[in-house]
Amino acid sequence: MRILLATGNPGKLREYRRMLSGLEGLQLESLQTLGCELDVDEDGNSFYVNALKKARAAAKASGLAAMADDSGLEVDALEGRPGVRSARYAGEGASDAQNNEKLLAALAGLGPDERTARFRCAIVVVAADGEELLHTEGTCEGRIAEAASGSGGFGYDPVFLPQGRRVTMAELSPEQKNQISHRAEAVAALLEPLRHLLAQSS
Ligand code: ITT
Repeated sequence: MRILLATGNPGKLREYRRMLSGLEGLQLESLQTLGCELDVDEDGNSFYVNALKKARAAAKASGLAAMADDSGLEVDALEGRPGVRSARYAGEGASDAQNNEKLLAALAGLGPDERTARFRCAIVVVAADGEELLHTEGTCEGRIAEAASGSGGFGYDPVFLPQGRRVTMAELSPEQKNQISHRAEAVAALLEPLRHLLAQSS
């Protein structure tokens, strides 16, 4: 079964390719290889709503079943921000470095107990006609570091200290991140229903 992964984020694409590589019968397509471009207004107030919007737009543009991921960082001291606006925290088109800088500045002077945060991820799979087939979610608890460190992963990984670790998410190997991340938790919940879907379509 061909499923289009509706993301323009190369970091996400890398992680899905790795985490779903063992799934028999799945041919994961990317927007790039299909020459598809999506213009989705991610104005929903939940990760789920935005993921559904992206998956439906991708199915419509390609005529294929599609899977989308909407994810982000919730910081307790910022009342859950940047949340669904994580990609655009420092403004439309902001770089990861700019977002991280703004976040560190917003938390300046706060001690470790005031820096709690979590990553969240919603995954939605829709059929070619846009019907919602699967929806799972995952979280990863942690804290915001005092300074950025590490070059792995993407986004806020250099400033996120996963619970129980002394290093940032960006200092973990891809295998380690894919064992503990919000995306890994959402993928783990997706595997069984996705296997079922693939078996039905073969
Ligand atoms: P697509 O919508 O095209 O998938 P995007 O990067 O705009 O790409 P989102 O709208 O879901 O994706 O925004 C997610 C942002 O949240 C992302 O740009 C990062 O800043 C952050 N984020 C999500 N998952 C992350 C992870 O595993 N590590 C670090 N930051 C992450």
